[in-house]
Amino acid sequence: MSYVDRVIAETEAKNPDQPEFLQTVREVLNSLRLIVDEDDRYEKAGILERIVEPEKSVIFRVPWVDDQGRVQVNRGFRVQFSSSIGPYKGGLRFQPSVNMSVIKFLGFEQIFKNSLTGLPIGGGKGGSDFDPKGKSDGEVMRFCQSFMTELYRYIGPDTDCPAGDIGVGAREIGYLYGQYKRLCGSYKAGALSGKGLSYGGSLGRTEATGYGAVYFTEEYFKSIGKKIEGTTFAISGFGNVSWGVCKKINELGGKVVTVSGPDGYVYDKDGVAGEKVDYLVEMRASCRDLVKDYADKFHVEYHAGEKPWGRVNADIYMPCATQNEIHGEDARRILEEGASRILIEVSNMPTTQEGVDLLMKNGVTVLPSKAVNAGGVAVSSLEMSQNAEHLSWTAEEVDEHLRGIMKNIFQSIHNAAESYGCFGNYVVGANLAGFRKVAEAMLAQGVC
Ligand code: 2IT
Repeated sequence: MSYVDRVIAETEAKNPDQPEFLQTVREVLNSLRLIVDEDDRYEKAGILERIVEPEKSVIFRVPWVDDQGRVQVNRGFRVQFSSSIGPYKGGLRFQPSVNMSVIKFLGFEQIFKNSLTGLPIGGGKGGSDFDPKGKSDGEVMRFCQSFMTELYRYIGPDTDCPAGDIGVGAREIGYLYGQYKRLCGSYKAGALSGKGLSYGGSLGRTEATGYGAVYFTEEYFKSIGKKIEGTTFAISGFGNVSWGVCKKINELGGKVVTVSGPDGYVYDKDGVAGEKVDYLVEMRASCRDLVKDYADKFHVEYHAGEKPWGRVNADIYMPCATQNEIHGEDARRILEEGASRILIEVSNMPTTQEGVDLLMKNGVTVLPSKAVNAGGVAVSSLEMSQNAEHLSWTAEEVDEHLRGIMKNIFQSIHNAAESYGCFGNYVVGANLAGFRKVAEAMLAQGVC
């Protein structure tokens, strides 16, 4: 049995109840054969066995009191996956679907994504099964304070720096940071990123994931002689990432014709632009989680219970919502529809393995999320730098860094794929390029 097959089998045996985690482990490890089969240093040093096991995981009780005076209990998580190249870094997700499998999949992806940014950040992730939907501001604050009352002992500017993810935005980070500061008794701004501009946040962080994804797309387009201008995009979601993507695509002369929610998708043939992009922010703030509100307000087509994949004519498909939103059947529909030959993943692991395999086998280019969406965490890391030097950079400085980082990421995954003889396979290229740096650091640091 090959080294990769053995470690996959062992990971499956140890974590039988973690399907999302196993999905990403299989995907990443299978593409590392090209490196680890050639060089026995990796097997001798147990690199793969170590990289699939988090350095530390904590699960904790989060008790809080709701507006009716009743005690509610949620479960909190933080997985500190890898500190080989820097302090753990990764977001917090507050969503009922959160469990250990979801947090470990996100944390594992984060190791390679953070490595691709070229910045000194390790991989981690956390969150809770708390549902922000329908909660009052006071309830969200009390929940965040309770969550931080346990989490604070595990984080810090040189230890672990959490940030936002689904369900955790500026409001939640504010409440979390306020409680962290009280518990620490000192102002350690670099312990959380995504902070407000008045208390240590970075300009451009809110837009960074979406803008970064579009800068990455521009780089890829340059390599195939395409331009954002005049290109039509079908995207999913209507959260922070979709918002940033819409803003930047419009700015560069492209058009976004769909957005989606858990309830369905809307088709806006005139494009999600102008006040409609601002309305996405309102929809999110309402916590209703319904994209139908967009259709009602702007009188556009609404398709209940459906996703846009293969159902609309667009040049590019760009999932921006959550994991596993493109299944085998969606991939088949995309292939039948035929207009788009490019899938640019923005949300973390939006495509099932069956979906990715089907698309790639049939000649669709897949740009993987761990490269495409790395702009968010990259600007988080720039926020940590600014906090460490007690300065704040201008919006232009941050944007210039972000552009440079996304350009480098595209080049490095392109070159990695090419140098291992799989030109154009960006999924493999991203895994190889992300892994290489982490593995070198692990080899240099001995067994730890
Ligand atoms: O998935 C991600 O990269 C994030 N949610 C952002 C993490 C961060 O530390 O900014």
